Amino acid sequence: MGSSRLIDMLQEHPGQYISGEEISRRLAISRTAVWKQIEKLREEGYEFESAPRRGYRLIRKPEKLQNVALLYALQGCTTFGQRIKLLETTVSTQEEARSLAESGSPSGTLVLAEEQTGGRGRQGRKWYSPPGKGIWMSLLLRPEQQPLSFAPQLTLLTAVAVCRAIRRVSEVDAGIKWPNDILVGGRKVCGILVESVGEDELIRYCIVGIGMNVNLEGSELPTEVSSIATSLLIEGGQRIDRSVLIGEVVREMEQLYELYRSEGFAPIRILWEALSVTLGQRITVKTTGGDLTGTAMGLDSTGALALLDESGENRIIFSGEVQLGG
Ligand code: BTX
Repeated sequence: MGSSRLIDMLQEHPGQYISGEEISRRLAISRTAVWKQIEKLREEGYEFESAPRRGYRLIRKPEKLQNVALLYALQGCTTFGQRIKLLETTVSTQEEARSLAESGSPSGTLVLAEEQTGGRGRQGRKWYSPPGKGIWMSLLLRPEQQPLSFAPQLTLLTAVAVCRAIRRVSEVDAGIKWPNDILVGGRKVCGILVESVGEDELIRYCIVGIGMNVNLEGSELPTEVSSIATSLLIEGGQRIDRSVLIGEVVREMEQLYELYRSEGFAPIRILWEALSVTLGQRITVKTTGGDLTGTAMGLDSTGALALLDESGENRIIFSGEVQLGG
């Protein structure tokens, strides 16, 4: 509350310094309180220049996601992203989407957060989701009459959508590692987590979670993942308007989903294979039944990975962790 008045005051004089004394007088707070507010705003992503005697100057505001910009970016979508829940911070957008699903929200509902405190990947792994610079979102889908086997195909469809969207808004050459990673130069820029809830062998709803490192600098990637992760800013050298990218991802998903509904998985498979960085490579797959090494040949008609193993036998892999090389 107090800090928003401070921001208003600094914005009244773009590019100019305002002394700490003047701020303290106009807001009727102590100089220490002014300093504390500046520090708090810095944590939120505001950048200030401060100089002795001259005071403070606003250099950059954090780029916040805003409903209006999102609605604009989602123009052309007819069902996906037609309801949006935008949160400042949450444990996980997957959880938010799940409770919206249970309380009857329609297919296409989109949940977004600036920050997740308990973002998760597959098998309970952690997904780092620092504030303001990534896309952390979950899309609720209620597919009609789809068997539970639809969920892995939806993961592959989402990977195609994300990859195409990244290529459209940036110069970055993104590729897909089976089944759910988007890589740039061998490092992970995006992860996808599809969770589904079923009944009598049919899907009641799916929640498609997408986590993308967009405007994070190298120093902002957590050390635990800095050797395997990257961001679009690091790779492309440009800040990207997150709303525009969100719009592209969601629009691609809606279009690919329509294609899937009318023609099945076959065209998605072709698009996936064209964007894959796994195919033709020697890989090792960690599965629950042990490690398998061989050459990744393609997807089968269901979306499983076809591998030619070292003894020349064809193996079909439904789930596992892929390591390139082997
Ligand atoms: P995954 O299990 O394939 O990948 C998780 C692994 O990725 C972690 O163990 C870690 O090594 C690495 N990792 C963690 N955070 C990052 C990051 N920010 N960038 C790159 N690598 C990272 C992938 O699972 C699926 C992730 C889905 C995340 C979305 S965000 C919106 C939604 N909400 C939520 O809680 N999860 C999804």
